[in-house]
Amino acid sequence: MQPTTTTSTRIDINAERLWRSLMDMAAIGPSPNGGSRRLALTEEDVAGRRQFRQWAEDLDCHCRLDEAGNLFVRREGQDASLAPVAFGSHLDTQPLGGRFDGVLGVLAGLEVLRSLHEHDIQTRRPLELVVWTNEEGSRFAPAMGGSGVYAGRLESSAFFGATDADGTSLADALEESGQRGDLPLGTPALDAYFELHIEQGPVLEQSGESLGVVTGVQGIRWYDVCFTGQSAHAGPTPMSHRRDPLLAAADGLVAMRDDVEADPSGNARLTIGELNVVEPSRNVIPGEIHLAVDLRHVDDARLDDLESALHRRLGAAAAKAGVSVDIERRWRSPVTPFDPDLIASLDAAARERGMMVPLMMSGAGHDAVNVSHVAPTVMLFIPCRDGISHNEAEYAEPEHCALGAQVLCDAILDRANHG
Ligand code: HGY
Ligand code: MN
Ligand code: MN
Repeated sequence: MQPTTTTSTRIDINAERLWRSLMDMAAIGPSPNGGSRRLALTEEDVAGRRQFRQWAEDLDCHCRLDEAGNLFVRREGQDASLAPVAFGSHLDTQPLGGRFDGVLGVLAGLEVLRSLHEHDIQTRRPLELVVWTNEEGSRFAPAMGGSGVYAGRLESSAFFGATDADGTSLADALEESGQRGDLPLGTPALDAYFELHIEQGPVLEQSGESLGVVTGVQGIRWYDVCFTGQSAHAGPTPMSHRRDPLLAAADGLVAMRDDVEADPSGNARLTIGELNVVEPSRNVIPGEIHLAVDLRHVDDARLDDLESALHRRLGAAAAKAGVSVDIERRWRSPVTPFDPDLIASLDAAARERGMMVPLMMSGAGHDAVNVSHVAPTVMLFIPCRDGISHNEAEYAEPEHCALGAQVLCDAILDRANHG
């Protein structure tokens, strides 16, 4: 029997089924305190992908992997010659991550496909639900790697050559996990891309909003920093006689924090998420330390200023302590605006559900940043409890997940049938 083509572009998603799938996925690669631990291309990540593929294949969808392990789930449309409308996010998580970061966008997309399947509706355009590889960048830097090589925003060598703390390359992890496919990078070309995500900050919850239409993403820069001094005995070495890289770093980072906090817009962000002493020992003055710096701002020119300040502050602290410092920029993701027409379409979809939805920038990076360079792109946010994410306690309300999935579905169907 021929599926009916939807002319009325409104179908109701199934909120309970979405929530059940979110909780089922959370049971795969759980972290010790109720969160998720599915680092990119680990067994846990692969187990999550396997479960997702199972769900997708139950819907007569066609699953393919590209050379970077990006997983594309295709639902045929009336006209196969048309570029597909895509939506998705990521299933990999932080080491002590939450159950909604990335997963919500993937499983809300699955819920759209399930709803179309059960109503036997075929859209005019084909649809592609995408699971991007290594969005988090925790095991393999930089972040948003799979979407980066798909969109030609990240050199293949920087993606496939990235290594984890054990020296395993991403290329090897792809092979060993069976996630390397043969779909050429950059295919399929997309008509448009939608990504639903938790906000991962406090704005929506504090303003009592249930949804936010995302107009763009702030700029992000990552740096690898190495301070080198001289290891020496903790006891007999007078403070004046030391060349201590760790205290030099502390000195420089406190000065950098003051600069960031002095930013007049209040939009500057400085994070030191990794700090390692080489061959640590409590009674040895460190010889060498490594740290990772994450700088963000909604204005690229201010990020240039902050980058200069980073070199100036850390350089001055190193000189004062008689140590050396090396700063290497690992990643630069510019401030990224999303597509005005898609922003309007999400806004209209929310209004039709009786909601006036605020517009906002994203503080977190997302695969949508990369995809926006090759297809019209937009994001939709729901609040998360206390604005907490990248934390096992991350939580989103079932009704917000359902609302986000519903408006996502409405906007996708609009685009797929009338775009
Ligand atoms: O770093 C980020 O903003 C994203 O969570 N990968
Ligand atoms: Mn995410
Ligand atoms: Mn994340």
